[in-house]
Amino acid sequence: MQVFKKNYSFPKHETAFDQLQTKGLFCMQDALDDEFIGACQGLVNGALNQRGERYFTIPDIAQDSASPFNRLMQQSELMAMKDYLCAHSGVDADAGYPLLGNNLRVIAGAGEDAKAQALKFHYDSSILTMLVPVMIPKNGQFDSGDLVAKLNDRPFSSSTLLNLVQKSVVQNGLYRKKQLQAVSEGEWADNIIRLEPGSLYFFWGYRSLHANLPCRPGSKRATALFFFGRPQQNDWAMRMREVWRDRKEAKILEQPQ
Ligand SMILES: O=C(O)CCC(=O)C(=O)O
Ligand SMILES: [Fe+2]
Repeated sequence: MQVFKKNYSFPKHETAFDQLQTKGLFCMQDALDDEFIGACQGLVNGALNQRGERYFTIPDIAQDSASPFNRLMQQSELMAMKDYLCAHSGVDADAGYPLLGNNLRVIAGAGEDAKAQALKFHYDSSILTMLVPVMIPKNGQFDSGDLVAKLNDRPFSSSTLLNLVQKSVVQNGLYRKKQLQAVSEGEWADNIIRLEPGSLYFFWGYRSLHANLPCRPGSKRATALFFFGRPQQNDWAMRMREVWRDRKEAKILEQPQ
């Protein structure tokens, strides 16, 4: 199976880096082969049949060698691109810029669980985040589950403590409630990134405050996320948070239908 379109010409590393620095986003538009996207969508449909139409996250989707996401991670030009970007991010990492985690995030159905996923603003713990839209509903401007982000909102260099403080300001119910209102009033209109299956999106995860817009109840949305490189090498507090979050997501995934 072809991963990238045959005629897709890979952008220059320097161009990608420049876009990340100036706009906060680098998009490889219309890069993925239709058959590849079809295989990813097949995987999502299989999971939805098995688990029901609700919200869940499947971890480590790149691990299984039969998974299309495994093939994606084996594309040498793509891996060279992420290495270049991480290496130029300004973060010094002795251990290189490995894949810290990856998952398939599915929002479906009309339940409260799906609704609760909208506007969960956060900073990632990765230097670089790659987002692969697999299924994006086509509803209105504010209910198609697009990405909404304050890109490059803070530097990489903040301390572990400052990171936790900044996260706690935005990663809570009160902030979310305020932003639900603000989005519906158009306050975030300039910060919406329309997601198109077939394109790949890169941003500095740690630096960018982001979330997804609501999805109209009954629609299906699936994104694959890949997180590369750690901005702070010995950040135990962050790792504990990640373990806690992974446990929570594993419980949701295993909920009976
Ligand atoms: O699904 C998305 O569009 C974003 C999800 C995300 O930001 C994350 O899982 O860290
Ligand atoms: Fe994120």
